[in-house]
Amino acid sequence: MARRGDARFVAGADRPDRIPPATAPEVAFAGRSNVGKSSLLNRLVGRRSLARVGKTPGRTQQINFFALGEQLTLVDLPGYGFAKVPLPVKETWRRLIEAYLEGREALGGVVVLVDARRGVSDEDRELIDYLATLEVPCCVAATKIDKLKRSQRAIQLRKLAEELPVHRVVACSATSGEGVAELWQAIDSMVAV
Ligand SMILES: Nc1nc2c(ncn2[C@@H]2O[C@H](COP(=O)(O)OP(=O)(O)OP(=O)(O)O)[C@@H](O)[C@H]2O)c(=O)[nH]1
Ligand SMILES: [Mg+2]
Repeated sequence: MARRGDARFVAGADRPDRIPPATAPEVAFAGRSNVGKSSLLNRLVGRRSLARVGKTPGRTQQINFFALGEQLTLVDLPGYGFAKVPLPVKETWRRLIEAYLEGREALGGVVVLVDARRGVSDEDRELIDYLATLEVPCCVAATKIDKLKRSQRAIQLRKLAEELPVHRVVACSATSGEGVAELWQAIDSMVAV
């Protein structure tokens, strides 16, 4: 499968009617603002700054599509749950994300990112339930695992697995690259025909 280095930005959509037609099976990255969606996407494709990463939450403000050849497109979604984003903007992003998730034939699955240290929020749960009602497969990436001490990792991961109604929780880090190979396996299985 085409991967490292040959990813390219295809399009960004800030409104539902600007979502481009799919050219390949897609896997989307969703989760709270600042959880590390764009960073993990960059790490997966081995490119430092393909998707823009931010110090402040709310960095990704549109749906960004990155093609990896003709076999797979990775989709970076805006984050949710950031208190400082004005309500009308949040609503706009929510409608945009829903328009994408609900109408996308090509969508093979969604990687839902949660911060390994912080655990699961109500909004994470809502998203996972929503994906289930849409019958969109998902897996959870417990990211920023590099920030947890070895001794805390197992405890946090067990807690996450207990709290979440998903089959797979992958511990990973965009910083260290840990778990990235396992995440690729999860992504591959979501788009396998
Ligand atoms: N230590 C550590 N920091 C990370 C990791 N992933 C992301 N970060 C940092 O977390 C911050 C947010 O990263 P982004 O990738 O922009 O997060 P995002 O989820 O795309 O954020 P929005 O676009 O605002 O929704 C940046 O300062 C990253 O450097 C990780 O695995 N480990
Ligand atoms: Mg982002």
